[in-house]
This record gives sequence, structure tokens and C-alpha cells, in this order.
Amino acid sequence: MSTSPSSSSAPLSEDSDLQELMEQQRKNLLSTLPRQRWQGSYLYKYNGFWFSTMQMPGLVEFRKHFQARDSDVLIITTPKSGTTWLKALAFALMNRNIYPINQNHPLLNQNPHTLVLNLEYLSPHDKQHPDYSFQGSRRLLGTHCPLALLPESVMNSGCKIVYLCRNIKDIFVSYWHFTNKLGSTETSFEEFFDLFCKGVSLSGPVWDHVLGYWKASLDKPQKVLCLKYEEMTQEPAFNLKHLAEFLGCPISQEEETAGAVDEILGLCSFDQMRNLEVNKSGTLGNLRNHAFFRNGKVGDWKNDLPSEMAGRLDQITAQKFHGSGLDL
Ligand code: PAP
Repeated sequence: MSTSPSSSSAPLSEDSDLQELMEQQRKNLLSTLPRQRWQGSYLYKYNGFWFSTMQMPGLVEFRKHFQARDSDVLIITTPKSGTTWLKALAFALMNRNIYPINQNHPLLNQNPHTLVLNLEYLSPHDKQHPDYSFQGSRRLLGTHCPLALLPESVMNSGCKIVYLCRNIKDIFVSYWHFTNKLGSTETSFEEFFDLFCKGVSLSGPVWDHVLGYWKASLDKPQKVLCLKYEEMTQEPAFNLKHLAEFLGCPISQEEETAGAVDEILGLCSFDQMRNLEVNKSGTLGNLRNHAFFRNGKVGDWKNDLPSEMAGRLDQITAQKFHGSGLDL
């Protein structure tokens, strides 16, 4: 399956007029939203959630124009929950008949974010709207969009959602390191933490993001699958097979005996992916692919988070998740 957008054929002058109009509309919208300084730019509060300047145009277009298909699969996360890993696993699983796990596998020379595009980062650029007409019979796409902001067609169609949760303290620490790699570091660790606790983070509040999908997975288990990073690390084979079943492409006993599960897990493992040339020196926009592979550990927050900060996050998490049955 190819996930590359196809090109537009609209005349140039018409394109530039539309582009100007859309740019104006975007500026008008942004000027009405509450905003917070964030790493040399801003996060905007849009319908209760915070998004970066880079996310906003694509997010608005996604909400307006994306039409889900019954066969679509959406990988959804709050940033730094293990998106890159889940995208790689889902891509390898769903395409295993087209791309057997061998030396020519696309994941060996492309970053998972290039193979599974994030919908809100598809920007209109030189087109009237982003082109969602990816080729292939089954689209595999990603987004950090909260449930409440999804286009209606996503919940109303047979499209499947795979959501990945992670311990909030590990998300925070991963997010801090990642943000620093984005460039400007104008916010101190303490300020950054304070904002995170107040819900001001990329696609945050993180708790509301997670809870939305967690509840949907309880209501509609055939439609939304919630996986946990920690459980995937502990029992990768079990979770991979569970994912395959949920996506309607179960791994047969024959495939398993032939080593399919181990092959996919090996291909997508942290060490394997981190050491690929594309992930050591490749880039995604102005970001080095390397930034998506830090250490991939469970409980690494202990190395960065003083106990009082850890306690504060635990307290907020306990309050927010109280009665939901969710434990992260
Ligand atoms: P994104 O939401 O911005 O795409 P995401 O992939 O969710 O980022 O976050 C990266 C985290 O996943 C990193 O965690 P860390 O900072 O605690 O180390 C990264 O190391 C981890 N990660 C990336 N690839 C893998 C993988 N193949 N297996 C396990 N963890 C991974």
C-alpha cells in the first residue's frame, strides 16, 4: 500500500488566490484563539485543546474535509506515547503480504512518520485543501487529534482507531526532551512542567486526550482499541497478535510458526529502528528523525523528575482518571 498523497492539477493563478484567501482565514482564526508562548512560537487553544502553529492549519482542514472510509485505520496518540513504534508495527502488519520482512522493507529506509502520515501535518500549501486521496485500498493514517475534535465521518464510519496510552510521567519527560530538540529553549523545565500540569502541551490536556479514547474503547471495543506502551514493552508478541486481530488481519498459526511475529517485532524494535541510517541522519521537515528515538524505556521519568513533581503529576492523574478504570 502506498500512502503518498497524489499531486494537484489546479491552475497556478487560481491556486495562489485560494492560498491567499485561506492564509487570511487562518490568520483570522488564530487571532481569536487564546495562545501561549511555546518554543519560539505559540500553542493555540482550539476547542479546549492546545495545538502548535504547525498543527493548526492542517487540523482545521482535516476537521472540515477529511472523509473517513470504512477500511481506514487511524493511529492516534497524544505526542510521545510511542506513536513512531505503533505506526511501524501497524504498517509492517497491514502490509506484510505486499512487503515481506526482508532487506527491501520500506521501514528499513523510511521513517514510520513518512510511511504513515499525520493528518494534521498535511498542510494545504499550494492546494485548495490537503489531498487525502492516498492510493491503496486500505489507508493507514495518523493523528494527534483528540476524540472530541475528530471529523464526524471517523466515528460514523467503519474506520478503525488504534490508540496508544503511556504513563503520564514518561510522556512528560519524553516531551520535554523532544521539545528541546525542536530548537529554541526559552522555557525552563519548571515553567514547562507547570504548563503541562495546566493542560498546556501539544494536543493537551494530555489527560482529556487519553480519557476520550479510553472511554470510546470501552463503549465501542470493535472500533477503538486502546493499547498501553508499558504492556506492549512487556508482552510485545501478545499485543501484536491482538492488534492484528483487531485490524482484521490476524496472524495465522502457520505464519507464527514461520516466525512472522518475531520478524515484525524485530523490524520495529527500538534498537533496530534507532540504528538505521534513515533514522540516524534523515530529517522530517526541519526535525531530525533521530529525535523520535531517545531511549524507549519504561519508567525513565525517574532520571529527570524530582519526587515532588512526580507526586504532583500522579495526583492530577489520579484525580482525572478517577472512576474511569484507567490506570497508567
Ligand atoms: P511523536 O508522538 O512525536 O511521534 P512518539 O513516537 O510518540 O513521538 O514518542 C517517541 C517516544 O517513543 C520516545 O520515548 P522516550 O523519549 O521515552 O525515549 C522514543 O524513544 C519511543 N520510541 C520510538 N521508537 C520506539 C520503538 N521502536 N520502540 C519503543 N519505543 C520507541
